[in-house]
Order: sequence, then structure tokens, then C-alpha cells
Amino acid sequence: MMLSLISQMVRAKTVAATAATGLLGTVSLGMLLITLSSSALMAADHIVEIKSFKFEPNTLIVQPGDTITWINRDIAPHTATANDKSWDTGRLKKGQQYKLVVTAEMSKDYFCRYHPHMKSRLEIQSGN
Ligand SMILES: [Cu+2]
Repeated sequence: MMLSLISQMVRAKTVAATAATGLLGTVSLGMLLITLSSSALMAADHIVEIKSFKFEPNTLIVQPGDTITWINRDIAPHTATANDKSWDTGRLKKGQQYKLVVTAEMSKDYFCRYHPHMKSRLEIQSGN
């Protein structure tokens, strides 16, 4: 009788310990998910305004995963076109915009196809 009571208590403790371990596992998974999502939240959105035949800012500091939006504020149409043509906003009329996600390998120097003297560049920093 006494022995059976003890064995029941041991079993109850084991169940409690298992439940605690399970809870701990859930908590660490939660922490992991928070860690993963916070790195995604750190991606920044940048705006480059095209005004008076200039890109502002002229040198934009970005990280892979960030987004860049070019907005044309001029009456004249403009583009932001990579020097090697690997990316291109296409023709942007007044008020139009174009969004691009930054990658580590993307071409940094760009210009306007209609006004080749309009030059600008991205400074891509590594994410860590
Ligand atoms: Cu232009």
C-alpha cells in the first residue's frame, strides 16, 4: 500500500517534469521564432526622390533585404537604371514610383536613361 503510494508519487513527478520540459521546449521555439522574425523586421524601406534632375540621396546606404522606392517628382520622365542594365525602374512619369528589393550582388551604380549625366549609386552593406 505504502509502496504503491510512493510509486504513484514518483509517476506524478515524472509527469510534471515531462510537462515542464514540454513547456520549456515550447518557450524556446517561441524565442527562436521571435529571433527569426526580428531579423526580417529589421529590413528597412528607403525612398529615393528624383527632383530637379537629381537622385536624392545621391548615395544610398542599404542592406540586402531592404527595399528602395524611387519616386519621380519632376515633370520630365526619368529612370533609375543600373550601369550594366541588370535592373531598371523603367520610365517613371511625374508622381510614379518603382520598388526594388536589395540583394547583396546587385549592381550598385546607376543612371537615368534619358539624362545620362544623372548618376547615383547604392552602398550595399553586409547584413552582419
Ligand atoms: Cu532623367
